[in-house]
Amino acid sequence: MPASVFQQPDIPIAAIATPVGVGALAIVRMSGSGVLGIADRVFRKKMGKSFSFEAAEGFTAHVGTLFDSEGMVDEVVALVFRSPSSFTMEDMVEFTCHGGPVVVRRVLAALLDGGCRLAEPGEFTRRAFLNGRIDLLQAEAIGEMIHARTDAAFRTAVTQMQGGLSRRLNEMREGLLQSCALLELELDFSEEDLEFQSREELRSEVDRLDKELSRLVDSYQHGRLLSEGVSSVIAGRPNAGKSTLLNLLLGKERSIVSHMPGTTRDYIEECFIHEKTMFRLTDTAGLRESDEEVEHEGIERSYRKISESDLIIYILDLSSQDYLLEAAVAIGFQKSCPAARMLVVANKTDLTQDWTERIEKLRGAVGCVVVPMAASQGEGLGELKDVMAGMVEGLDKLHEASVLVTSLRHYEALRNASDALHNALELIDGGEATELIAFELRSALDYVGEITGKVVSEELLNTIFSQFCIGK
Ligand SMILES: Nc1nc2c(ncn2[C@@H]2O[C@H](COP(=O)(O)OP(=O)(O)OP(=O)(O)O)[C@@H](O)[C@H]2O)c(=O)[nH]1
Ligand SMILES: [Mg+2]
Repeated sequence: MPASVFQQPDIPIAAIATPVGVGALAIVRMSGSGVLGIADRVFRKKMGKSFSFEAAEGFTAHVGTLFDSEGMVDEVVALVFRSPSSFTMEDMVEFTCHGGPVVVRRVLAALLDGGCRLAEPGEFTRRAFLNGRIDLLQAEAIGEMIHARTDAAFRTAVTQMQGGLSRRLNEMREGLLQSCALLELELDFSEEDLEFQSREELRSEVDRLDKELSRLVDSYQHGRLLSEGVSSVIAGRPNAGKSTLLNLLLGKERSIVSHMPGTTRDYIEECFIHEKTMFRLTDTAGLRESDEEVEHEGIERSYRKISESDLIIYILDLSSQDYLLEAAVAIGFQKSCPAARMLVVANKTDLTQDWTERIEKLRGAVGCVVVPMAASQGEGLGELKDVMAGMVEGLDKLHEASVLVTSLRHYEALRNASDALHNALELIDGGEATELIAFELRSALDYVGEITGKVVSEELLNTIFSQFCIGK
């Protein structure tokens, strides 16, 4: 994306703000200096000969007809927002027209012909940020709110949009700035050997801020689960019934099921929501020794997915002779992925008479929850879903109790800030030079500032806003 586009804030932008397709209504919006004049050129108000957008007040709606060079396009409602009381803090006009793809495209074309440039993805929000209406955290929260798939993710995004996390971070910045300023004052008077804040006071202030930062860093563990979903991998030997289980949980035929071992080659990912929790489910290639190149790569990917997951669903064929041997494999996964939770699905109970005894033996051997199932018959589904929900219980309560960090970008910046504060504490304890302590506090300040956008690069802005849709 050329940076130059954003260095022309004077050029008004326009975009379709609603999804493409057929709908009752759609919105085409424009923002920037000159949009009122453009609106005057393309719009005739009903029964209002002397109407002009240039003279219209903000927050007013006007019914009329929109024209392009070929004639009438549609009957529309125009909403006027006057700078600075608009989303972008610039003059804005939004046209609500009928929701057919051709109508919408022609309304947009009329605005582009009138002098607007087509907006880049997220450019309206970017302007809201650059003009100081919202900080970067709030801008990102808008994106998260739009994409939220569960109530909990939505509520977290709303809290963030209202400035919950921003307030916390700004308070922290204030505290850091205060300490930095005092240290720098000391440096200015270094010859006089003055201390403007005693080292004990400084230490306890840095320690307080560090504890607060650590709480936010820790909240990411839950925040991530909310925004991305609980990453859950279905793993097991070929033919155990992994794809059957995926399809059953999703309620649709997403993955190919066949009696041939080695059917699934690459992993397949889909989300499903149960009891307000979003699970990101992955079906993987069956685990076995394989010399065949494609299958081998698939199996490698299975292992990678398992090592990155929050929840491992290990599925085995309970009717097979050596079902008990698989307990060792399951235990091995638990050991190598200690952060993940694990459950075992003992599948194909319909194929064995003595399945209850086998389940008992298996439970004794694996030391984690074992859910008996006959996946191809849909048996055991209710219990499995409840066990899955139980394993991530507490997520909602935690969320309601506090402000959460949900984005990797924020998490990394917070961790860097926390590292800098740890360094500062060590320097204070070691009686080290003021410059060194001040340097660490400054770098913590910069990391915190990166999150809200007080310290920000063009490149970072491009990365963040390119993930938005056009028109937002
Ligand atoms: N009788 C019975 N058959 C099942 C059950 N679950 C799955 N199957 C059958 O087992 C075979 C393998 O199922 P899949 O779901 O493709 O197994 P998979 O683990 O994905 O296998 P790969 O992709 O090869 O690793 C299919 O013929 C399924 O119909 C079950 O509970 N009972
Ligand atoms: Mg499969």
